[in-house]
Amino acid sequence: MLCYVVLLVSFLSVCESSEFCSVNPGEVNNDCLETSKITARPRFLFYDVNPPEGFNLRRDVYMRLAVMIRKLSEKADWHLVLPPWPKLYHWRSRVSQERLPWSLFFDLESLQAFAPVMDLQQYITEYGVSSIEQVYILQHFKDDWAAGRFEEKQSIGICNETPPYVLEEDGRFSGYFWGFKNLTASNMACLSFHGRAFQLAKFLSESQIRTVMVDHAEVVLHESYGDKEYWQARRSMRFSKKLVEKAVKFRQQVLNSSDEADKTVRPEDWRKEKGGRTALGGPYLCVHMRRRDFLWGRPKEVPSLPSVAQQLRYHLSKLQLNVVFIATDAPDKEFQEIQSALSDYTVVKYIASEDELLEIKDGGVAIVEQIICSHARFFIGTYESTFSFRIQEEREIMGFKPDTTFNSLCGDGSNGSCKQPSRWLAVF
Ligand SMILES: Nc1nc2c(ncn2[C@@H]2O[C@H](COP(=O)(O)OP(=O)(O)OP(=O)(O)O)[C@@H](O)[C@H]2O)c(=O)[nH]1
Ligand SMILES: *[C@@H]1O[C@H](CO)[C@@H](O)[C@H](O)[C@H]1NC(C)=O
Ligand SMILES: *[C@@H]1O[C@H](CO)[C@@H](O)[C@H](O)[C@H]1NC(C)=O
Ligand SMILES: *[C@@H]1O[C@H](CO)[C@@H](O)[C@H](O)[C@H]1NC(C)=O
Repeated sequence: MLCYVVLLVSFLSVCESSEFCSVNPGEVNNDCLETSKITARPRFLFYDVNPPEGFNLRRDVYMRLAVMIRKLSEKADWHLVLPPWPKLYHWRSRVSQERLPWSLFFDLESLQAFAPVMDLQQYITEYGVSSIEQVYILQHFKDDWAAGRFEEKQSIGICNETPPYVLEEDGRFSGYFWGFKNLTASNMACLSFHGRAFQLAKFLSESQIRTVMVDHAEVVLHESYGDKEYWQARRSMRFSKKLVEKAVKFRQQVLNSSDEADKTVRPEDWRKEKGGRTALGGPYLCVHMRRRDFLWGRPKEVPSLPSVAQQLRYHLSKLQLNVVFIATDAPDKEFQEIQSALSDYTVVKYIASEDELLEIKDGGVAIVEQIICSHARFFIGTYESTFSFRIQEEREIMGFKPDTTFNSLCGDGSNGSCKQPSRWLAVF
């Protein structure tokens, strides 16, 4: 941007070429560095995810792109623009929740300590609303695994489905664009893609496009799942201070839980975390009891309420705990049913006041519950729920013993023993 304005046309060629100063690893090209310092133009990657996807899968897609933009930003001034949160399917309350910024849920400074990212609103404040130069709708190849093995490939071609972007009379494409009616795109293409994040990085850095949007970003695979960099990206996803404070207050007032006593004191800066297995957790058990669509989606794995109560009773007695915190999307009467089946224990959940709900929305309430669960002495999740997975990761980062973390409820037919979650241990 600056480059265009200040140096104008005569220097344009320099500007354009700066990003193509290719430097071999371990070799420093000073000319290149000088040029790019003067002329580097910021470049922006926007993205969106398949609309029905839930909050916690979207977090996973973010990580794939954060690792990628971090890589791209080593060579050029790339930024990832975070897609405002639309009203998700699971956000059922009536509060208005459209175009929510990431800063409501996450600590942007922590994210930025891993990779150059910004909220869309910040982008608009700094650069105005304009046309995004190119939209790529990612799509799967019809025969992704045709040869029976993984092969990275990509090609621009025919769209598998009718694109949700429409060519208007002014020659621009209109579309959803996170609910920003004033955003458009100049070009659109479907990109069949089968590969990991750095394959997309290479594709993007080889083009000269300055503002590009990748739709259906979930098609991109993790560059590397579960390695050190993956966990750095994951650790950088600290929740916003506001949400953490709400959880701190609830733990203190209702659960007699505090970081000192629970041995979960963490450095302010995630980069200073060292790993280890010394966390104890507060004197309560947490269960994430995923209901609603999981009841009919996974009938074999999701237990009936009497069975949940029975399983909790078993663990409480074994752990010698008297308090259960329940994180759940269940209607209140299902919570009460558990409460009365366990009337000899203290069974609690987090209830946001009207004002709090207006402030932090359904997404914030869900996160406060996740934080509370991640601090429990013992955690039991729901089979294959990404909501539960994110709690498990948080506990791994805080240094709980895996036995206290990788547990899930068992379906009714299983007589209390069933397949337990894979142990994805944190790497520091
Ligand atoms: N407050 C609260 N909300 C929950 C809870 N469990 C699920 N939800 C809501 O339902 C959504 C579930 O979607 P995901 O986060 O993607 O997790 P998932 O359990 O794998 O669900 P699917 O995406 O539908 O497979 C969450 O993001 C929440 O909005 C819970 O324990 N408490
Ligand atoms: C663009 O649209 C969004 C929502 O549709 C609105 O909040 C914003 O103020 C608009 N910006 C400009 C500069 O018109
Ligand atoms: C709260 O926890 C502390 C130990 O961390 C304990 O000494 C105290 O008795 C507990 N208070 C209640 C009310 O359970
Ligand atoms: C269920 O488990 C209990 C204890 O683990 C065992 O005694 C009982 O036989 C099991 N029942 C069935 C039907 O497998």
